[in-house]
Amino acid sequence: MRSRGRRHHDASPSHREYGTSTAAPKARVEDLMKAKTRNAKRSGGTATESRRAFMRQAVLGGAGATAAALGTGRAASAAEEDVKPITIPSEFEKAKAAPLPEIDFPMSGAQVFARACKEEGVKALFCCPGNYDVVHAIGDMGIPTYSGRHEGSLCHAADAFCRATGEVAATSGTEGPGFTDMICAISAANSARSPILVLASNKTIFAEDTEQGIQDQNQQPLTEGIKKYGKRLITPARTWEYAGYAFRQLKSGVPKPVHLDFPAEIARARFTDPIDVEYFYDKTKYRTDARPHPDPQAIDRAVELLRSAERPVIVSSNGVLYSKAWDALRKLAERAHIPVVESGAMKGQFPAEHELSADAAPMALMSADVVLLVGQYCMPTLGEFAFGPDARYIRIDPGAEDIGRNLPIDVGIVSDERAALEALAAAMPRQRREAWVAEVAAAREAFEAENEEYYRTGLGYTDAVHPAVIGKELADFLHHGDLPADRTTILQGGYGIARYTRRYLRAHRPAQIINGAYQYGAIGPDIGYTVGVAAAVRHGVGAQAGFEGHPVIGITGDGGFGYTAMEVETLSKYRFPAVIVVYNNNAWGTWTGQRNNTIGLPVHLFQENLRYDKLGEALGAHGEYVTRPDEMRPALERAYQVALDESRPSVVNVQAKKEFWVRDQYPPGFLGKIEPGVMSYYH
Ligand SMILES: Cc1ncc(C[n+]2csc(CCOP(=O)(O)OP(=O)(O)O)c2C)c(N)n1
Repeated sequence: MRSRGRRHHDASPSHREYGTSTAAPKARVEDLMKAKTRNAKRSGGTATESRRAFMRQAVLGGAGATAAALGTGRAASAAEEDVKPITIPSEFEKAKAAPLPEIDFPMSGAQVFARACKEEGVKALFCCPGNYDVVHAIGDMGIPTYSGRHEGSLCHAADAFCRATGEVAATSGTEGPGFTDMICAISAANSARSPILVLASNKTIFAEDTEQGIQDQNQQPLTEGIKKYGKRLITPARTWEYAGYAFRQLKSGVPKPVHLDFPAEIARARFTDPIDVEYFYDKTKYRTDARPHPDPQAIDRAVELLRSAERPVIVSSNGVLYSKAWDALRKLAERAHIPVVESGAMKGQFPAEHELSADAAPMALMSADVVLLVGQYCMPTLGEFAFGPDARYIRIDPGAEDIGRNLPIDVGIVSDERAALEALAAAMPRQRREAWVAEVAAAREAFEAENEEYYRTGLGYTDAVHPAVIGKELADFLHHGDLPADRTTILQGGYGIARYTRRYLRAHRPAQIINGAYQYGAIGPDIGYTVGVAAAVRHGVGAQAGFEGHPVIGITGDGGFGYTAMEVETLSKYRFPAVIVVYNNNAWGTWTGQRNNTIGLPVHLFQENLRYDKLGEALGAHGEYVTRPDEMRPALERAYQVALDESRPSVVNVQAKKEFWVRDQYPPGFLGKIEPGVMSYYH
């Protein structure tokens, strides 16, 4: 077995302008200098110092050079002028340029498994050092391999990569602590139904039960209930066969994590002859790409229900991405004139600008009479969705075992989502439902008017930046400015801030928005998620095809940032052009519940006015500190420009205040969620 060629390495960033006007960059540079001067004055520095710091930064550019200096964090004081800049080791460039090794029999167990990963199209590996044989065997196959600072964050990265692409990603950690660091992330991926392949080394089979040595953990039971399939490999001769077990699960039905443990006897097993791995070469021999097709009778019943409905709605979720069913979805919606709302771990499979999009029309949903749920893998219970009690439900799902769980069905269609939508589109009569579509449009207008009102109110709070201002400025910049509205992939994380940004940001093409916390509701994965999204976009994998190399946005809260902030270093070392927006309200969003609890309140508070931008700078990113509403848009523009010019991350630290969550003091306060649709958070 031979494998030759260049590594599928990280493309050097190219200089790209997002604006159409050639004057735009100059204007931005002037803005930058003004802002820096203002900030320097406020912080007691001189304008000259500040300008010097900026000029040093402005000339950095030159992305792609080996040992590139990243040190915008260099302070202006004379003593610190001597501090060496942050650099990317030259080994990174050498690694990119190195040819892939030739791999042939005899092969190790790790190499055989890695070969299967390559054949099966695993698109990326996210890891920390550990499980060395497997990690390096996968890297040697040319599968882009990213390492970061915490196994949990990198596992989150794999999850987000799957959500952004619809493809399988692997993640790996060392036995014991590295693996257990991933548990929260595996659980989050399980709730989001992401096909992550979790790999970990594990105690040797020989030393079983002895507690000999370090990093001893009985790993498989720890993923009980949060995986689709798992196995501690214990039969060296069958190492390759378990790749088949793993990929049968990852590539069929409803995806979920698969967890494999590799004791040393497995990773280092020796395969001397191709005959040792029998039908391993040909994946069509151990699994099929065939998909379940819908029962024609079920289609007839669904057609009948939809045809006679007055106010039908389609809820489009994860399965539409994984089965690449967005064209079929659109065809059905347009033919039968049915509004579509998105609810899932990723959005954009139905474009927000379409006249049938009910994504920003939450108040219309209550009057739906028939709801078609397609690919809604994590199913809400009755009452969690906004639909009225009399709504009737049709559900399309690839697994019969899930149909009818949580929500009573009138018609269950066990099928691949695309096959079922195509069948429905072919069978439905062409219909027009002008009154209902007008009702949805009116609800959309009302929702947008409410958002505009929140923004105006937010602008009135001038001593800090209100979340409505962040949401609106982000949307104006990403969707209504010089950038094509569908260009930038967004990791919509955070907790309280997400309840605002979700109102303003829209998805215009498949997986343009990745919903961060989703059903597991973990605070903190966001910078890990951003690594995964940035990797997906860099190579234009799966649903990100056509958007290669463009900047990505990551949104998080200050509580959330704390969990995975070290991954700013990961973004920086791989020169990912990510703009991280941190909603810095000096507190966990939970503080409001303890407002009158004098003793308990500090549990929910941080030090105030923390400089996450400087933390970013210290890790190789560009930093922006935004303290007033009018600074938000210029800061975003500068950060985006840094992403374009230098392919480098930014941390935009937006100073808010915790009291923004108190409606009496700062209306509209902490917002409720509206399910499903723009506020879709848990489903
Ligand atoms: C890992 C984890 N820990 C704790 C919680 C409970 N929790 C839910 S929201 C929240 C506060 C989040 O604060 P922050 O990220 O600062 O967001 P904010 O609401 O302030 O924007 C907490 C602690 C959780 N969901 N996940």
